Amino acid sequence: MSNAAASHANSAIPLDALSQGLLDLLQKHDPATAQIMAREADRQATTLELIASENHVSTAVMHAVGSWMTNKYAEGYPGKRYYGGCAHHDEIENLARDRAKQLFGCNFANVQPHSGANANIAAFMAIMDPGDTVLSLPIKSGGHLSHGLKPNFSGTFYKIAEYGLDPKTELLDYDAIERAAVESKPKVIICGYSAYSRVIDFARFRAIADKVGALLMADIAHIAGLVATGVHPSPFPHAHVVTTTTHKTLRGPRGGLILTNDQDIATKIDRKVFPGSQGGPLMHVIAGKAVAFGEALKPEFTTYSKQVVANAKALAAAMQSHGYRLCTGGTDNHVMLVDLRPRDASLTGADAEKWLEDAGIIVNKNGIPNDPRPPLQTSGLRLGTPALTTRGLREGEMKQVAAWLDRVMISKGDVAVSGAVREEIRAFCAKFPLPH
Ligand code: DSN
Repeated sequence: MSNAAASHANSAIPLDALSQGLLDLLQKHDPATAQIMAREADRQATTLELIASENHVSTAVMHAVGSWMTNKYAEGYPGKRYYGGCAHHDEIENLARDRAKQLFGCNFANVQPHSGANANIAAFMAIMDPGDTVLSLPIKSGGHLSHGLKPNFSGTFYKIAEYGLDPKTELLDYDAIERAAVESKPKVIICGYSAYSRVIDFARFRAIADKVGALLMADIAHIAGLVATGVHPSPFPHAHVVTTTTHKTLRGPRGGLILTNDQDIATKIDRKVFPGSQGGPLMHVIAGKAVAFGEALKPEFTTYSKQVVANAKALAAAMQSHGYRLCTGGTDNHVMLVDLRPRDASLTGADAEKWLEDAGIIVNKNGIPNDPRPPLQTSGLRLGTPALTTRGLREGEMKQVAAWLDRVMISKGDVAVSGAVREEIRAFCAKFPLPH
């Protein structure tokens, strides 16, 4: 057996046959790459992934992305390509588009955006002119950089007006958002966030947009899988345009997606994705999107999505029982923001992220609303349950996960503690293999 294969075979969890075959092939072809990839496969199999925006795709999605579909230039759209030989690429893109429309109950989908940020670039270009005003939640309050951060395209080419969270409840304050809309008269209002743990009232957002003559854009990147399964309310029929990534709760390959029911906006979106902001689509990723959307249409995915939320509620309650504060008091979805200070005022997100990684728990530091600490330090952690739920963990295991989180953080990076927890987690992960 190759070195790469041997190094993985020593881990607690074996790879699926195709992945092991890939490592064996790479070990002969390019051992340096094989060794790195084997280490990453091992890391994913033997650690607990709590980053709210990550997931473990099925091997079917993974291998569709790693296929001969990568070999084609297919600039254009099905039936209107700039290259020959696209017949099967037309078929796969049509399949992905049809499944996306079915999944989200809308009549248009563009599956070509390379990422969520790219989807947002094309959506902005389709519904606004440079210099127009966007009203959005800033990143420091849980928004996304592509919704108006200064160094980003959005903050560079558009005027950004901000709404905030209620400083006491940390919830969206719809009356205040309405006042901000009346004052700033935006062309577009954006809802949908990276670190907001409560249900978004899309109907109320649409009423605010209508009042000021704005368009409503919903970026559902984080909650797309929950929306697709009815576990979170849909932005349709309220939003004029919906953007998302495909790799978070939706559990597909890394990529973006744009949806609408408005024919005029749809036509503009197609033009602004290609040739407006991208060249050749990543057809191998579109193949992976088709597979993932097919999986998400199955009843098992609804069961999965409900469990993601049940697990998040259980994890939130367990963290509270250890003395941590949950922003907004808890969660309705897959994500939660944990304020570390009530447990120990000296704890920072940056320290916790590092100590936890040493122990085999992967999280990201995250500012909490009105965080007095800078973004690379923070007073909080963002935790999410999509990946753990994919592995089969349930509410009972969430208590164990919270106990490990607390033990490591409260030890303040004691290497004996993180070493002991690392071994416990390695053994635990063997009971919850990655999807095959
Ligand atoms: N960077 C992603 C996240 O972690 O939420 C958003 O695009």
